[in-house]
Amino acid sequence: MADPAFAQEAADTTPAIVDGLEEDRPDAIGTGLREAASPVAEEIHSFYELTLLPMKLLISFFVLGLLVWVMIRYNAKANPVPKRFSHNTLVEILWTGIPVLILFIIAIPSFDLLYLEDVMPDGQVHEYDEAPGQTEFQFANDFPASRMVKKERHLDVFAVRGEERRLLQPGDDFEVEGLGDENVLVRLENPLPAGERLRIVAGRARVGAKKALWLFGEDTTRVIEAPTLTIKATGYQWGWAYSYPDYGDFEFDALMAPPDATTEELYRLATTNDIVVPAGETVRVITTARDVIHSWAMPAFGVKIDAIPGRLNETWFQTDMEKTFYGQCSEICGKDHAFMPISVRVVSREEFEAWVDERRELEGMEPFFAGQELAAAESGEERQAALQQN
Ligand SMILES: [Cu+2]
Repeated sequence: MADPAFAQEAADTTPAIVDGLEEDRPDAIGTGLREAASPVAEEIHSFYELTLLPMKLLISFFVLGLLVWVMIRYNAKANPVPKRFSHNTLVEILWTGIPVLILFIIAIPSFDLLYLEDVMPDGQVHEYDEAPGQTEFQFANDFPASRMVKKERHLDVFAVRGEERRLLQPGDDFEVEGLGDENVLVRLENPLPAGERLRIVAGRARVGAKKALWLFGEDTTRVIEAPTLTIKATGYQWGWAYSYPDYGDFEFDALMAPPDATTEELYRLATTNDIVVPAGETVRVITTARDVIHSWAMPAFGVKIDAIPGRLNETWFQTDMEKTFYGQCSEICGKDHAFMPISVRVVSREEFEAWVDERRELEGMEPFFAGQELAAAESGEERQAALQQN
């Protein structure tokens, strides 16, 4: 890329490579799917591996068998006088009926997946203070009627100790009362041991492999929490503009990093500015475009969503992996379509907050997170300490 304007823009922004952070990028000689980094990607992978792949192998080998059989049994030497019939009702019913059945089998889990990607998770987290001896915990089921928590499977109940959490089992460890009403009561069989707190995650977006469906393996389903952060991605010829409406709407452009600002492996993947998000939190992504249709795609998250001028689309992702992830515009949009990569850097909550404040400073705004600490600091000494920290 010898475009001087392009290089100039890149030089004004932060470097494309961050030392010490692992990268998730396509492998030049890879053949399988990229590692799944979000619940949606995990669901897509298990759908592919457990349903689509066996099905297509079965069909391929069946067709191959038919071909070989016809070649051997009905060649001119083995079968000198061919039969002259042109119809067979049974065969025609079978080759219509069986494919329809196969499409049904594929369609049902696909609709589940589309719904999961399309509907924003709304899991609410209810945290309780450590309460020795307490067995009854109440929370408000204040969802809109269509999203109300109505079944036991809409709840995950955890015992939390520091960073660790233990999933409690319905029936064995706790009972629930009032599902579908405004007040829900979780009654523990036994009070939690000292040092453990209760956390309830309530919501209807649920992911993970279900035991009932696959009859084997672990039940890894869980409720997905509501987004804590929104990012708006605007595609244009040829780059992406991102803004963070929750933190003062600061905005930046992410163009393809020029060759001298990145490594050989990351050239055409790295951008001049990564999107930065906190690990473990649900992120809402809103997409739109300024000129023609683009598509914001991040394979590791199972996300591919069109960015359409004059419209807003939304989807979400969530990942626990602290890495830099790479994706690309996936809707052919003009001559430089292949040069509009997407990069997402997933960091800890603290690093994310520091980054937000840095970004805000670049746009002449007061710090958001450090500002809170300052406001909370009561004494002059605390204030001094908070200032020094930042
Ligand atoms: Cu594009």
